[in-house]
Amino acid sequence: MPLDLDSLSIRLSHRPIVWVEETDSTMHDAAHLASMGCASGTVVGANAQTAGHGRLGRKWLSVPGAGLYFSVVLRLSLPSEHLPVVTLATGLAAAEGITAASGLAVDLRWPNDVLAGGRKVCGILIEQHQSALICGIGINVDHAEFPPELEPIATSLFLAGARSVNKEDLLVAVLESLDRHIVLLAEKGPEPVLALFAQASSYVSGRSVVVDQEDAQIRGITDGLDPSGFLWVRQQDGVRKLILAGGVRPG
Ligand code: BT5
Repeated sequence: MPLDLDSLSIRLSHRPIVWVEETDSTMHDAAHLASMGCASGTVVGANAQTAGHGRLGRKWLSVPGAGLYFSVVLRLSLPSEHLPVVTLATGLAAAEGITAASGLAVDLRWPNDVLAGGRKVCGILIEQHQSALICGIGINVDHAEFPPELEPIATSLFLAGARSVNKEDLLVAVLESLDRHIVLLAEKGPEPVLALFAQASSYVSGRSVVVDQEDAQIRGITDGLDPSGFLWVRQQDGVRKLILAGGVRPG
């Protein structure tokens, strides 16, 4: 069912929101609106994306009508060293919104995945466009199945046990939580956001992981976040490596 935009715009206190039936990627639409000077907080969403993407140009499966696919334009005056924390703040917001709207307990996998039952139910993508940040959020809501290559690693709120999640409630809950976490970051700096992320994520400390990087694999035990939000991993030889990017999975 399409989202009820009239009721949404009232519930979102008239925050600018654009929702289309189909687009290539809401990241592109949001970047376009940002370059036209749209207000911070503007939301662009779609019922279907033909070229939804993740990090490094990876594909984001966007089954028409089955998920929430949206991007939020943020104009923040944050020091550049705090920008990675925006990914963690957005993940916290998505996790909190999902739990509020579905009742499901979720986990966060550094840096940008929300997991339900150990599988990815939501992915976060932050891109910079001129002076704006574009926060992309994809949540699998009603998917009853996934293609074979995603089946072992992906899930939806439906498959994880939440029936009839209301997408408007979910969107409102995520956006309200995003506002709270971004205000927290802007007013108090990264520390409280990092502490909340460490509390909400089973991946931040004491977890045996493999980190897949472009040219190498790092194995070890996670050992907390550094002040910029990067992940420490202690290798078997005792050396601590700071992970700036890459896919983390159980080792
Ligand atoms: C992400 O990238 O997880 C970020 C995904 C962001 C999607 C949103 S939707 C709204 C906005 N518009 C966009 O075009 N993008 C954003 P990454 O960490 O690179 O993970 C990508 C990997 O996740 C893929 O290579 C697959 O393995 C897996 N994947 C793809 N589609 C998935 C899905 N629907 N559910 C779970 N996993 C998926």
